[in-house]
Amino acid sequence: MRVAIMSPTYNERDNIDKFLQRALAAVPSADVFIVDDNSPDGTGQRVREISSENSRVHLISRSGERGYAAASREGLVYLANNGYEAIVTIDCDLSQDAQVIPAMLAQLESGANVVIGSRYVPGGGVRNWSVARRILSRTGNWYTGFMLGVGVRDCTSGFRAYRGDIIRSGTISSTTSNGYAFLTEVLYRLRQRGVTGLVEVPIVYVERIAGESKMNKTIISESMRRVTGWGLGRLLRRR
Ligand SMILES: Nc1nc2c(ncn2[C@@H]2O[C@H](COP(=O)(O)OP(=O)(O)OP(=O)(O)O)[C@@H](O)[C@H]2O)c(=O)[nH]1
Ligand SMILES: [Mg+2]
Repeated sequence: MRVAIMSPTYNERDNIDKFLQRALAAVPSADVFIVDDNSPDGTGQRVREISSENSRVHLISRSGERGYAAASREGLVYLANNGYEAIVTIDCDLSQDAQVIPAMLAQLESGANVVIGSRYVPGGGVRNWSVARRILSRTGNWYTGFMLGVGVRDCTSGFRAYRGDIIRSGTISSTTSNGYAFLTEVLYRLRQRGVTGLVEVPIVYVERIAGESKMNKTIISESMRRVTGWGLGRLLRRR
């Protein structure tokens, strides 16, 4: 399988070197792509330097409006259309352990369509998170499960492996969310289309040490509004 590991970045200068080392080591045959939104702290510039010495490292530099969802959409569609059969998305802040990627790829090899690094299946968890953050994530995932019934315990984990075909079939390009609601939207759209093979593997998520979180109230409220809207639409269609 041709594998790409992709990470969207915004101001991750303090994490990028270590992230790339770990991603490159985790899957020696994979190429690594950083989708940077013209980070003012020079993350993109640093990736450019490293890519000039290492042919497995690539930069996709975006300008204009920034956003986790837009960067993820652009990267995923580009990679799926450029011959990668498996595309792994992972945050650059070292919260997610790249060493889990081979286990995720093994699930794709055995027929899964999307593999989700999950905090909420047995063996998974979070470390060093504040109580408020734990409650936010737990409640959000419970509400999403209740409204959308996608059958996935951790709908907001950005650590995933996608089969290239699933992306080429239009699932990603048809999404419209701006923030992390994108992650839930992808799973919801897949379920709407009757796609099965959404598999969760346990991960332990460790709070970032360097750099700043981009989570904010706009992102949280977009997620709540969208999940509520999709859930109500689903209920109406059922009746
Ligand atoms: N390209 C791009 N990447 C982004 C943007 N916002 C966040 N990211 C990246 O998306 C990944 C996840 O962002 P975080 O801020 O760590 O969000 P989070 O993991 O949900 O929140 P924390 O647990 O608080 O860190 C990181 O690699 C970020 O650099 C953006 O606007 N554009
Ligand atoms: Mg993070």
